Amino acid sequence: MVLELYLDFMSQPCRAVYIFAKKNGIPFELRTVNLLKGQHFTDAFAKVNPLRKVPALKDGDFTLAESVAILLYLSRKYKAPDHWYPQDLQARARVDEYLSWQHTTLRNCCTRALWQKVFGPVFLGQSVPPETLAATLAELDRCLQLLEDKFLRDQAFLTGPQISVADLVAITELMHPVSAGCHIFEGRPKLNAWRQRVEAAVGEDLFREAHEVVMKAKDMPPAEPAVKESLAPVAQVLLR
Ligand SMILES: N[C@@H](CCC(=O)N[C@@H](CS)C(=O)NCC(=O)O)C(=O)O
Repeated sequence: MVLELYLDFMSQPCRAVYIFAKKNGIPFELRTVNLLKGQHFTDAFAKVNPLRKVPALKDGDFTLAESVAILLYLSRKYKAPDHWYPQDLQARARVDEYLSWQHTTLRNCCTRALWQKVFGPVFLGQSVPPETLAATLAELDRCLQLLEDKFLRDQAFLTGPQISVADLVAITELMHPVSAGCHIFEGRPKLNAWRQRVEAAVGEDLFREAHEVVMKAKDMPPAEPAVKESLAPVAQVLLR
């Protein structure tokens, strides 16, 4: 039975999982779960992931939530090349360190940037006070600085000389504010050169394919009332 990945390309961790699986030739069936249509609230999806979030994985009777767990499961099951998640104790610890850091920092402000600049005003018709957006963008800038100073430093990739899952998780996050029109690489030549190295390592076609949906987010038509209602709890958190 072929492995199933439940993804929505609007979601940054889904893009990381997709790129990883494709790049490593992992056979899978794509099950699209459109979050903006509330498809994660269906009973069928709850059987795969009771947390009702994407990404999710189903491998026979085994189901798994959480992007980091999924990336590591795929890496181990399909014996992906070592650089993705190195065996070496300290090299692996560097990847773990980034994966642990990013969830509450970079991920948070990248998600908020897209919601406050696009999903709120364009899709849900909810404008965000300028000071709220300014605070989000300032936090994003602070996280980008930490990303450069603490993680990237003078290395080719975030955790060493070769690409790892940390780079995939990071770049897919950063494409969120980029899709919202934030010029986050401007004035950051080191980070921009890293972005180009990651894109080249992934392959430009695959990178573009994974980001096509989110890059068109700002052209979405306004949401239907039922969709607005289903997204209200999330909007309440992310738009303030
Ligand atoms: N920690 C989880 C986060 C998953 C997550 O928050 N997914 C979002 C999309 S990026 C989602 O499914 N949101 C739907 C909701 O919260 O209702 C992971 O890394 O997989």
